[in-house]
Amino acid sequence: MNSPVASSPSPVCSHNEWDPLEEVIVGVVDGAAVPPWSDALEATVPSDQKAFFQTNAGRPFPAERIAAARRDLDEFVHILQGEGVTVQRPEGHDFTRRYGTPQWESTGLYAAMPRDLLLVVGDEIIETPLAWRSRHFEVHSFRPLLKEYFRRGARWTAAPSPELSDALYTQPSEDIEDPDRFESIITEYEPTFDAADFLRFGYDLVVQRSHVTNAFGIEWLRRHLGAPYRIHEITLRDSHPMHIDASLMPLAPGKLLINPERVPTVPDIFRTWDVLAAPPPAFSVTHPLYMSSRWVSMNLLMLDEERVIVERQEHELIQKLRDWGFKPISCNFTNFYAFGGSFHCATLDVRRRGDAASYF
Ligand code: DAV
Repeated sequence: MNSPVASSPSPVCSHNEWDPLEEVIVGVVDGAAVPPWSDALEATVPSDQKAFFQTNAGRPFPAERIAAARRDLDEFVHILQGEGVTVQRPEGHDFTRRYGTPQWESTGLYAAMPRDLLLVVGDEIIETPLAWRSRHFEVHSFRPLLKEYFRRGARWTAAPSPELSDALYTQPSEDIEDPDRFESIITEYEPTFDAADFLRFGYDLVVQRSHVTNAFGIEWLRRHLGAPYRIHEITLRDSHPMHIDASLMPLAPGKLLINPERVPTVPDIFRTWDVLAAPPPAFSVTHPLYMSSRWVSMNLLMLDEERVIVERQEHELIQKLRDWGFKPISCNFTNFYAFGGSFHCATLDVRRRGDAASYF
């Protein structure tokens, strides 16, 4: 362990994915809209959803899907509060509203996934440069919270706001679905990254390049954080890489949950860690998933090194976690899955009790 830094008085302070959770932002689905179809979506959205997106671009998601996801979120918030965690929510907006820059126009998406657009590293909260035009102003839903955290002492930063001009995007390659031949849909025109392509392990962050995170974005963050932080880029076997948190999920120091399809070889940095392969997702194969694979089943949220929130239908995963010494807390969440993520995606851990350290 490196010399620990004294606990921060800042309302924002989180160094890893497992220290005791004190405060969390949980996304909302209110106002969620189907974004305009684009090559950037083609690269990541399940191919059987293409027709849905093309037909419904710019319209609200079906009201009954939004209502069902809201019920899951309410249950999740209730559980978190019952476990002693302070929960904050962003503002939902009407994401069908059209906006633009001098170079393009779009409609929005939602404020459901704070994990993508905000990155907490220690006492700093960083607005990320999202690569999707439909998400360009998404952070505005979170600004009331960010301003309040700043007033109370947080360090609040934004990465350079990307232009998202045509020069950022390339054509999907013929073998875009081949997990062994990753070619990103985005270029190196400017830095972009989603926070959900990073995992935090104290002074070490692990990242993958994806269809939203480019090398320029990773280098921006590396230089921005500077020493003593180290950013390690790893490559996984994912046919639609966008976010690392349905492929690898650190549960506690030295304990890593992996997606056995996407992690045929455990990255070298984890060689001293214990590895648990997630069982196949258990929920119905016909359940609607607009934006993600079924592996959101392993997108877990740690409340501390033992308590973990898991979807109620994932009986095998729950049993394996128990066998491994964890205390799973189950919550209905498959209706939220439809929007592209689970407990880790839907949250931003603003404050966890603990100090920065090295784990490798
Ligand atoms: O399809 O595995 C899930 C995570 C999205 N935030 C996938 C990505």
